[in-house]
Amino acid sequence: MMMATMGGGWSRYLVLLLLVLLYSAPGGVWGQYVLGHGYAVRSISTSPDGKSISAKLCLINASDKYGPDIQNLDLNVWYETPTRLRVKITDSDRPRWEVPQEIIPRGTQKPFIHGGRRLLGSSTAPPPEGGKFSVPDSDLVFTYTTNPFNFFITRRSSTETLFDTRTGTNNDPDGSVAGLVFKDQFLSISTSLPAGSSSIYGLGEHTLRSFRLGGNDYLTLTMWNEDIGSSAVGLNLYGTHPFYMDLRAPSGKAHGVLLLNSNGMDVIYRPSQITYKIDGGILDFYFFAGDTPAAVVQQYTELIGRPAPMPYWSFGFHQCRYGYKNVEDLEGVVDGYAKAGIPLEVMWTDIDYMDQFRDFTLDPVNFPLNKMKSFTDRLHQNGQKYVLIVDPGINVHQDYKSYVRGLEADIYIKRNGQPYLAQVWPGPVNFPDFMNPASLPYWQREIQEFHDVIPFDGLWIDMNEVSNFCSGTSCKLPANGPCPRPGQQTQCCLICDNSNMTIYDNPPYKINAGGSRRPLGERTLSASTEHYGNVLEYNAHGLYGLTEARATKMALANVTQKRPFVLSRSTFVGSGVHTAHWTGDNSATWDDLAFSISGMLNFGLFGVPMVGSDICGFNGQTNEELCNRWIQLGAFYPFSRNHATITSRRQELYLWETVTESAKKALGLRYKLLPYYYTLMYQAHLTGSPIARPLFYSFADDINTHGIDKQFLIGKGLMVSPILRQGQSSVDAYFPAGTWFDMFDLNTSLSVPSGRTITLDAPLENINVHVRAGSVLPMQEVAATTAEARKTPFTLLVALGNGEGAEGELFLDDGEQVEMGGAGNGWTLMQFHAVMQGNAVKLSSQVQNGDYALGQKLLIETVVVVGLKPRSQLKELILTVNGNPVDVSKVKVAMEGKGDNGVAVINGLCVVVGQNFELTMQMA
Ligand code: MIG
Repeated sequence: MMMATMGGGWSRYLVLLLLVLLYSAPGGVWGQYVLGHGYAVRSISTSPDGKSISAKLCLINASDKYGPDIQNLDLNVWYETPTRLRVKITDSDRPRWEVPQEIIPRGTQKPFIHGGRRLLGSSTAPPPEGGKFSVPDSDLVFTYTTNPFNFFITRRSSTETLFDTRTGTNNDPDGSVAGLVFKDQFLSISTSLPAGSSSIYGLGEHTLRSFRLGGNDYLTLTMWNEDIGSSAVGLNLYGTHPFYMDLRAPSGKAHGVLLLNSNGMDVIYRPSQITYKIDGGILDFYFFAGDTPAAVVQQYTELIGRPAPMPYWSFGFHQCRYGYKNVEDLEGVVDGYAKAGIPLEVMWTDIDYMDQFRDFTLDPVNFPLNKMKSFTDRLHQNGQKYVLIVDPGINVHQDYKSYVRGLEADIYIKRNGQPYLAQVWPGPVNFPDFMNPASLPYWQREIQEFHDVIPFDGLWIDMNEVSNFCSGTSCKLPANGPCPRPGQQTQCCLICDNSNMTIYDNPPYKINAGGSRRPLGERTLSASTEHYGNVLEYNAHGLYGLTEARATKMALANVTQKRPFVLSRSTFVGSGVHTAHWTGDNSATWDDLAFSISGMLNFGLFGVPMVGSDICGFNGQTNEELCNRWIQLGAFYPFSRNHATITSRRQELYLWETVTESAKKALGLRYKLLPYYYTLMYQAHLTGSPIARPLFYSFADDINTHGIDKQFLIGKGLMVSPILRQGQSSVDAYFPAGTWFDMFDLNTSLSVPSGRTITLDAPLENINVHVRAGSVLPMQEVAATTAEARKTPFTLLVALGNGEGAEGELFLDDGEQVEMGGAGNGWTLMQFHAVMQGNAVKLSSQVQNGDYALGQKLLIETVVVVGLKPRSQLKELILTVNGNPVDVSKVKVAMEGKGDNGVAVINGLCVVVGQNFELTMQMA
């Protein structure tokens, strides 16, 4: 519109704008950028196998901010797989910090030209206009320009440009710089986005008002792990995930971009551009071709590692609280759940159990050993589990054995050769350096000795950003008086000095950590502390939670010889290989209830599918209605835990009648779906696919789904549409095209020929959950514990519609062996397949590794088929097992349904799980 009316005037306007920018910038900063700040390609060569190129870049125009530019850069581009392109830019002359392969193993790609010396291939001057680089089997095409150097990535199969550093001047309020900038402590590069047709997700960890980034907003997404509650919208939170998915409209095609870097950074998002501003490390980009959202996450987790399998029990309901007073209090809660008939799988205890807040100790008064022993014994006899919190800070005190052993093993993080003194719950602490190999036997021994005392089933690792109640380059104990001061546990009592800050504590470019551009050591380690091998905290800051999770997982697996369950607050790229995650300190507000969906969906993309938020809210005072709606939603989080802080009112689900009723109903469905959730865990472990997914995961072609974050899918076709606002008793839910069945009343269905928003009733006791035609869901019965539920007979829910078939899967193992699937025969996979053929419906199974399931002697007793022609009647039922006909005279069939939906409930089948069967319903 604008272009048309302005005609030829438009370009003149642009020139004017550029001139204004040139002359208005003091110090000529803008002038330099506009005139082509950055680097030029000096030489380039292609590897003999044709899969990588290597180029030398040299500085052509310096910038005067944030220190001197690095003169010579190496560019390496690899087609690592047909769907993964890596672009790495680093200093030619000096090695720089890179995320170690040892911490995130990702194959060893070496540049084929080293240290400026040509090993293979022949290096030539680049063509002045730049060039293209591609391989025949990849959809990604890499193109570069020579002077100044830029690159862009396009799809071969479409006209889409996926990533493009040829951005113009970007005069964002934050003072973004254009072009490639590469300094010791400041790196910057931008990519332009096709505003309006690109939806960006990811770049965590943040709480934002929508799952899709921004809308028209300008966002500064800072990555610097910090103990900031997730109720804080827009701030850097506990984890770092510089990964995004870009979903395009109208094509519905997705690709992914990872910048693998563990330094502090700001990622600035605008609808037309993303700009990275990083405090160090290198530019190490990975591009994932997709082109479906599922393919992107599959390719991403292929690089960073597939999600850890979680034990079966961890899919049950968890109850936690900071502020449980004593063992009797814990017992009361366990009893409360039992009396109310709400399933409770796992009881948790926060730092309250510790003696003086020291790890691996018990408070002798409130949580004495003998009572704790009988408490955990009783839990285990009930088939329930117990999880305890552990913080990384080890209290500095000569009479504390865990401290002394750490000192002897020499595994604490240091500054100037001395363990760095910080303060957390127990008072003065040192932090184990989980990058030090010696920390692994140390940590395992502490866990072993504590486990010998209290047989806990999993560990919760908190405060691992790492959180510090003090800030300072060096802190020491006060000469007089106790530390911490009585009643002021969380106030810094150390004497901290900041006069000796280095360029790492106070780098020239200040990221927006905590929303204020300040030095880096705020309430965490000083950035000039050192890890094993003299690695600066400045560089490795993002990795603490990841390395602690890895150490804890390995220790637990060794100690218990079972599949470990670890829940970590801080995460990094690849943390899903080791741990589950909760979204940290939210608040008991309706906003936070809604934010929890985006939080969960993001971690699905990040390869951490076992995720959930504190149900009913952590900070603040919850209320009956909020808690009611929260358990209705939270019952479907992959990780479903109620948790609150010490100053909040009690919020166990049985405390209110309406909440009890809702909990029974929602968790009831969750427990029936446990085989489905667990099978999704298996798929996640195998392919990276999230358990909870955005709607666009299954319906990318329907661009209405690209902005939906008030609903989500569990697996492919189960959709949850919760109430997220106070006082509401109906929900406007978007239904992508298809036939959808109400999971609480399978006779009721709705069919939408194309996507539509439908208002659904949602009185206080109801949550809307629908399954789409096309799915076969394996289900069992509700029971008090997952162990009991696992013994109940199976129902297969077969959702048909519009002549479409249906598919589903069931994975079975004992739920606690260390591996999930893999070699060995300790598991079974059953695939289900349903088709409509004329007047017949045929449901069949295909079994892999049937022996495990056969040994369990579990039965498929019921098959429910929904989406049949209305009023259809059954003429004949034929069942074969392993090809042999089976007598079905005892089988009962009831025909039900409402409206267009014919339903058949087939009861009394006796098909042993693990067999190939075929069930044919001949309809009249
Ligand atoms: O300084 O252990 O996010 O879940 O209850 C607060 C007490 C420490 C923060 C965690 C929260 C936990 C709390 N912890």
